[in-house]
This record gives sequence, C-alpha cells and structure tokens, in this order.
Amino acid sequence: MLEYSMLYPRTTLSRRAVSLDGMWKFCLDEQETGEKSGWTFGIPGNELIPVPASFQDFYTEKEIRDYAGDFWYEKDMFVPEEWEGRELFLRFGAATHRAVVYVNGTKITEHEGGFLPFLANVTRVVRYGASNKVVVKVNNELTVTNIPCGETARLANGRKISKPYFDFFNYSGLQRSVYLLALPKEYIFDFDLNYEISGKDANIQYRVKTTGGHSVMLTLYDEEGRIAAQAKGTDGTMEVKNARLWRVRDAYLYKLVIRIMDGERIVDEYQQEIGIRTIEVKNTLILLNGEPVYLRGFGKHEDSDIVGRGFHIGVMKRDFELMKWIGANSFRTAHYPYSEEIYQMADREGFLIIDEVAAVGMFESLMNFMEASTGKKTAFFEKETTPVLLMAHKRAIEEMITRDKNHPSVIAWSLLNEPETTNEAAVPYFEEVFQLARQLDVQKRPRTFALIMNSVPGACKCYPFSDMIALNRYFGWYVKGGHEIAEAEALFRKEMDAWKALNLNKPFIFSEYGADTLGSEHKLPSVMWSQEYQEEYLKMTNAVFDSYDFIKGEQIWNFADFQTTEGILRVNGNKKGVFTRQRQPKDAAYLLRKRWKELPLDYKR
Ligand code: BDP
Repeated sequence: MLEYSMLYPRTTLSRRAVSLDGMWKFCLDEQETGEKSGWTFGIPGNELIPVPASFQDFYTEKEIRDYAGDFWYEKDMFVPEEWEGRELFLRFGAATHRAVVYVNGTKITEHEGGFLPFLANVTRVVRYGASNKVVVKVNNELTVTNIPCGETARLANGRKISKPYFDFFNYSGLQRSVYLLALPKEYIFDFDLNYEISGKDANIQYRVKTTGGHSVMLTLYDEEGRIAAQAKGTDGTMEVKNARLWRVRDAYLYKLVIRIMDGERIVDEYQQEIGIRTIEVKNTLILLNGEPVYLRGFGKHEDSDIVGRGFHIGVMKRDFELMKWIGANSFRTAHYPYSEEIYQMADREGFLIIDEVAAVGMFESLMNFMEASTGKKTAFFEKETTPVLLMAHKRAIEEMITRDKNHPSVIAWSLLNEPETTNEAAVPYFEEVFQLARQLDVQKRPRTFALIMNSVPGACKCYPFSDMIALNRYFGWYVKGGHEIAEAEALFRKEMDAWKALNLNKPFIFSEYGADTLGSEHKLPSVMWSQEYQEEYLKMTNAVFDSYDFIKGEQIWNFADFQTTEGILRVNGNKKGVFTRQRQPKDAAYLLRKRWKELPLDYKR
C-alpha cells in the first residue's frame, strides 16, 4: 500500500485544498550546485514561470528548450494559524521526471516518476500563521532504470541532452497542479468500489480505508440530490434500487459521500462522483454493463502550443468537444497517465479510457518505431539494471491504479507500450506487471499492452498476458507506403490471418494506426504526407478492420499533431494527427466522422 492517500484534492466540511498554481520562481542548475549553494532555502534570481506547465516552450533560447538536468522551482505559501492540529500535505499532481521537495530548507520528500501525484506530510515543518518557503528541485534526465526509458547524452560542450527511446518531446517540470491540503488527524485514506447489476437494481461492494478507528458512513446521491443508498462500516454492500447505469456517451453520475463519524460529529468527509457500470471481456467481446461495445477513438497525448505537456483546462475542453463532434467514444492515455481532470471529464461525458502507465521506450532504440520493424533484438529485459526498472514500473502501476480505479471511464489498464517481446527474458517481467495489476484492481479490469510491429504470432512471447490484444500497426506508412499501398494491405491481411488462425478467443483492438499528414499539403493523385493520402490510407485500414470479427476497436494515432525530438523523420513533430496541433480538422477528420457516426455501438456483436 502507498504511504500517502491518492484521493483527488477537495475542500469539504472537514478538508481544505488550497491551490498553489500560478507564477513560481524558476532557475536552471547547469552546474548541479544548487544544494551546495543553499538553494534549498531559496533559489537565486527573479525569473518567474507558470505552474502548471512544461518549462520548455516559453523561452526563445534553444539551450533552455533542450535542457536536460536539474532545475528549481520556488513558491511562498502562507499556512493559516487555525490549521494547527491538522495533518498538512503538499500535493504535486506531477513533477517530471523526479523531484526533491524542501520546506523552509528541510528536505521533506523525493519522488521518481513524472506522471503521477505524490504527497509530502509537512505538518511538523511548517510555521503556522506565517509564510513558508517551498523549494522543489526537479530533474528531467532519461534513464533505463525508470519510465519512460531513454538516455541522457553529454555533448562535447558539456551540455546534456535527452535521447528518448520514445517518440514524444521530453517536456518536463511541474506540469500539473500543486496543492496544500489540510486534513483532520483521522481521515479517509482510500476506497474501492465494485459493481454488480441485477435486473433493475445494482449492488456496490465497497471498502474504505481510514487512518483511525471511528465508524464510517456512506451516502449515495443521485443527480437530483436524492439519497439513493446508504451504508455503515468500512466494508460492505450498498444496494441501489432502479439504478441508473453509466453508459457510453450517456453518463449518469451519482455522488458518493463518505464520512468518518464520532457519534454525531463528522470527523472527515470526502465526496466523489461515481458511475455504476460493469466492464469485462468475454470471448472476443468487450462488455460494458453486459452489452458489447466497439471502441472508436484515439491514442492521444497531453501536448499543446506554449504549455507543452502542462495541463490546460481550455485545451482539455476543446479536445472533448472535437472527440464528440467526430463520434469517438474512447481514447488511450498514450503514453502515461494523464491529468486527473481529464478522467473526471471522461466520466461526465461518457468516454471509455484505456489507462496507460508510462512504460514506453522498452526497446533500445533512438527511433524505436523505425528499428523495431527491422527485427533487431536489443535484449532490453536482460540488462543488469532490469530489476531496478521493474521496481519503478511496478510502483507506477500501483500509483496509477490507486489514483484512477474509481473512475467509471477507466475500462482497461495498458501496462506497456511497444516493449521488446521477442526475447524469453520479457516473460518473467510481464508476469510481474500483469499480476500486480490484477491484484490491485478489485474490478479486475482487462489488462493489455500495445504490441509493436514485430510482435507477431510466432515471434511475440508476451501476447498471452493480454486480456485484450492491442496492436500498433503501420502497414501503408512505415511498411509499404504510398504507391505500394496494395502490398501493404496484403501484408496487413496476412498478419491478421495469422492472428485469426491462433483462435485466441480474445478481443483485438488497434491501439495505433495512422499516416503522417501535413495540414498544408494537397496532391492529386495522392502522395505520402498529403491529406489525400491520409484518406486513402484510412480507407484501406478500415476495410481491413471490417473484415475480421474479432477486431473490436480502432483508436487512430494520433488525435492531434504533437511535438517530438527533432530529426529527419519528423517535420517539427509527429504529424499523424487527425487534427492539427491547434485543434483544427484535417480532411480525414470528416471521413472518420462519417464512419464513426454510422458504426453501431455494438458493431460486430
Ligand atoms: C509508435 C509509438 C508512438 C509513435 C508512433 C509513430 O507507440 O509513440 O508516435 O509509433 O511512429 O511506435 O508515429
């Protein structure tokens, strides 16, 4: 069990959550002398930077954008006198990729893994009724002992740069909100929910963890604010008569209020919107509330102009409006767990999420998508450092599942993206991560991972771990693109026939397929990179998807164009977006919209 509570910060009767978002002081630490120079008490200069945001795209200097190493943030925070006697925490939504936190010069915690929240108990280090200094040292270097995987290289001039084994820019910093939390001494730490539907009614099996021994009470309210169910005790069942189910693009949210009671006195109160639904995989079907669903949607990124990977509430809103417009019903949080607000929005809008941990780049290659298809073997899971990597990976899975398990939108866990699966050494590694996910999730959601092009029948040792097979396939782009598209289709069908022959009796989805397309290019007849080719490519892939009954979903790569490391394969970023980075449609968006609006929800039932 994690040493701190992952519950989303909220102000309730008993809790206070104060946002520390806004301008923070900022500086780089090229010489890595911050601690020695006393920066833990306050950093030099007067440079201000917004939080949440990636630091990279604000500046006009290349050295800053491409900086790898330590960098520091600082903010003053006032702690009210009346909070004495409470438990106080600093909560970071994410610090990419690792951070050390100091309050008034004292180190209070450190955390590794850049896409999940962490908390530090500051009860005993803060001054009450006074201003306190929060200083954070962040580091964005890539390694093979943490996720996402990559290297940090040193140039001849001494500067460090990032060499990701993955295809997105190494944006970093305090990319999500920071909060100061004041909780009662005895507080609600965590809870789990599981659902059972019987006829018109539903049972919610629950388990609540608190930090004390007082009794626990739960009340469930419907959307009109009427009491729908009540229960007492730290675990049990709530019965909901005439339950309104949470459905795809037709979400119904109940409000769950959990209280710790000392007689009549409320010791702690926590509230969260929840949705009643079941999710399972049965034969080749993905069943939501027992009904088959066919996924359509995207692999996404948290990525936009100016703020980079920083959470931006406006970009989030626009993305959901576009997904609704195009008729999508799902997305994968490629290639890391997203900001919590995005899951809350998906809960409200009825989108299905495949929640992915940041286990990407598990193939030694500076251009993984290129070298993977060459059949090259890199013995990735046989390194001396693999056990360290596995520990970090498992820790991230635990943090992700603990954070996201109570969202109705989350229907599956993606535990790796495009790892090397052709060596026997991958098997025990997979065994551990898949087993951990099963053990942590009381809902036993399907587990999956995204298979790279060379993970095919006969070569891939790991697909049996997946409850739902997720393929990343680029026939017609990396393989036989443009004038060779007919051959691409033949190879694509050949591979699908080989999967069919295995008779796995599991649903397959396409977690990636796509073609780079420049919003500016038109060409008749088509050439690769033109808008016309993106449409031609989609017509081919869609025809293949429609030919196999066991294919139960299509999530195109990518929702929008996004930033990557520069290089000869990328034109100022990856251009496989159906939308531009500014969130305007390319021509293919209209083609997809027509298809996705016409396909029934239970297509191929
Ligand atoms: C896959 C990766 C994804 C890349 C994509 C591509 O999973 O991160 O962006 O291919 O090449 O290899 O566009």
